[in-house]
Amino acid sequence: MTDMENKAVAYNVEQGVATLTMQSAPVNALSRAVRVGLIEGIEAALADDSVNAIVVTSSLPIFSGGADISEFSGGDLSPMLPEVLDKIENATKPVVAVLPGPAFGGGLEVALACHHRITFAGNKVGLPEVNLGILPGAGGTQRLPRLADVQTALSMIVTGRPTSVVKLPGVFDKISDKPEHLLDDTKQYLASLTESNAIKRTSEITLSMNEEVQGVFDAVTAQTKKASKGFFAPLKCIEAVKGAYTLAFEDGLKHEGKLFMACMNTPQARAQQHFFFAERAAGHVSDFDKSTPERSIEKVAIIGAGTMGGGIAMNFANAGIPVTMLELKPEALEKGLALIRKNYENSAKKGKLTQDQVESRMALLSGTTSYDDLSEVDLVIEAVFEKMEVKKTVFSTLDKVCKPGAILASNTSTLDIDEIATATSRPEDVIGLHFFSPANVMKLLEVVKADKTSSEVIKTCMKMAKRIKKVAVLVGVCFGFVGNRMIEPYGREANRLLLEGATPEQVDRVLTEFGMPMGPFTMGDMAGLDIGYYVRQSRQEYISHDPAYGAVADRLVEMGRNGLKTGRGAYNYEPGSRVPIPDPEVLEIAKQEANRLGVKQRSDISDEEILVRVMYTLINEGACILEEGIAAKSSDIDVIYVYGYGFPVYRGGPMQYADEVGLGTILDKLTTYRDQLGDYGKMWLQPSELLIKLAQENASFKNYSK
Ligand code: 3H9
Repeated sequence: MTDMENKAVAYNVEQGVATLTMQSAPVNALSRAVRVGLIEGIEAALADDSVNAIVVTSSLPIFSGGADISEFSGGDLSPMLPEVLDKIENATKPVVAVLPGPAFGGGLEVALACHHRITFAGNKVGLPEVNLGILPGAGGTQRLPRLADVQTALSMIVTGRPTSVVKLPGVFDKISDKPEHLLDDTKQYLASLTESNAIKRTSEITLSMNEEVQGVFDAVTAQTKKASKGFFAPLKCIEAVKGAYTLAFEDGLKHEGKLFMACMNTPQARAQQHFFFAERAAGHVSDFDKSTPERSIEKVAIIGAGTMGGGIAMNFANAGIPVTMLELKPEALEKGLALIRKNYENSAKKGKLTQDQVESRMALLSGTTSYDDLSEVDLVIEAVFEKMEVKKTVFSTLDKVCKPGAILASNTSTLDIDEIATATSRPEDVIGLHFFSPANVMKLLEVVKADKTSSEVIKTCMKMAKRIKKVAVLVGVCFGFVGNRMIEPYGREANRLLLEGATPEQVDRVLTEFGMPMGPFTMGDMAGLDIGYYVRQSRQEYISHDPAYGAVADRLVEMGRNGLKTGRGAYNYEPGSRVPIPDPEVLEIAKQEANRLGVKQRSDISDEEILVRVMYTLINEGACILEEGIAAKSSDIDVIYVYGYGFPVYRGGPMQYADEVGLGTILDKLTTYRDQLGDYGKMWLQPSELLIKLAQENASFKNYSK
């Protein structure tokens, strides 16, 4: 037989070797078709007397991306992956996995079940299931420790990080120096097999627990409890691997299977799998398609060499793209460039960059004080003071000096891009590129399309984001776009709760227990309370109907308590320390403000009330954003919150969290507090039309599209 009818796995026999070639683009996810193809291929090879050995490989640049995650929601799944691997391992002819590219998750598990593994030196493999809220469920936790040492196996399974194959000498029987040599090396390897070494079943290796191994388990467990706080799967991974040392292989597999199912049935697994697709779906936008032309971005300019401008510039230099930085004063320019150098030098000190890399990146950065030097750039990003008049002046100057076709972008975090675009004669070339601070570190980029932004410009910016290793989400124009618009109710309710008698520690504790990296008061102190103060000053039309809006925060700023940078904010700070220390003076100010404004203080504010008022109002704002079409899909909001605000990925983002809780419950609780809070509730806790509609239909944000 030379060909079988399975399109996902090609079958071919040549010179006594049956080759099973997975060819299921884009990543050879182990869908049912691939699993069937592998089983049929093994069976055909075993039944064919002319076949002496079996090769499992791939026609794609990847061996396999693992189990098909889209199948996790159900359907006819037999044969399951463990069944396929059982068939492979128990084959009575040698089975060799040949990896022309990476193998992840179930993909690596396929290779581990084969009798031999061959790859090339530059390749990587991994068991990233933990990032999906699960664990390797097709023998990975039992087979990897049998081939690698306990430390390596645990580290790969618990962190999910890919590992270079050269660090896994026990796993690979042959590592070619180059991918081009893989074919010849495989032929030679097959020829070298003898009767005694032809079939090596990983399951037949025995492991046992001893003091040294136990010590590694203890250390990894302690470290995981710290590093993966809040996550369910990592500790289950450790438990599963332990089975490899304490149970017979078959029992270890059963133990792994039980733990796999325990993980799979959690909201965390649903959230993390949702997030996997959400991140990728953010790149799928209807504003352009394959036929939309793309512009080339080979030279970039940044207006403003402050912290933000400098951070943005570093992203481009890191990607090898030359950047011209513009400041009107030479001192500011020098200061900006020196700050970038300092950042790079710090990375070099930590061993993240070599000195040569520091120099080559710095060589890509140049400075100017003249707009005339921007005539040749393909993209300009403005990062100047957050004031409309200032931005408009910059854009009208750019309009005059930049070449036709240059993309003119603003890094504004709140201002109206449509209005900024009116300062130019080419609004179709104007777009918002909202980087998050620190811009060289944070992965998120809100790409803000204005009314007239062309699809060509949108496409170019979305693609450019990938080049500079950002996760881009396309959003529409409104105050604060998606991320900052939603953070407003979050901060507003936190401040109001303080006025009503909650303490900053209580509010922050509720939010950190929820999984946020820090609570709203610690976050406010870190950012500087003066920032929120100026935003409130500039948004009187939005808040003036509520005289108590931000009252305590305003008082703190007026007293010079601007947060961490002044050593006092919602908390106190020891010099040089970032540890917040509760301050009774803040509670006293809250009491005085409550008296002044006629707000009744209560001592019975529950943790649930805090969570509902802070988190559910944020979700409610997300619903308004969806309803208005500012975000195209709820998963885009989730990506923004996980990457921009540290929302716990194990909750999948605010909209996934709401779907998990149930929109009916979100609506009920929000309505309850709205009613309890009288006039204040009517002002700020009104559920959005979309939330009401979806809750009544028993529907979810996930399936909503405008
Ligand atoms: C597992 O194996 C469980 C087992 O232990 C036990 C089972 C019993 N499934 O990322 P990309 C799609 S769990 C389905 O843009 P890249 C992806 O959605 C699995 N689809 O490409 C995208 O689709 P679209 C453990 C998948 O080159 C397209 O492929 N494995 C899967 O930047 C391209 O993806 C993992 O966790 C999948 N497994 O990166 C690995 N993988 O074009 C997950 C990808 O419609 N995958 N797709 O948006 C990855 O880490 C990356 O996709 C990979 C390629 C590195 C493979």
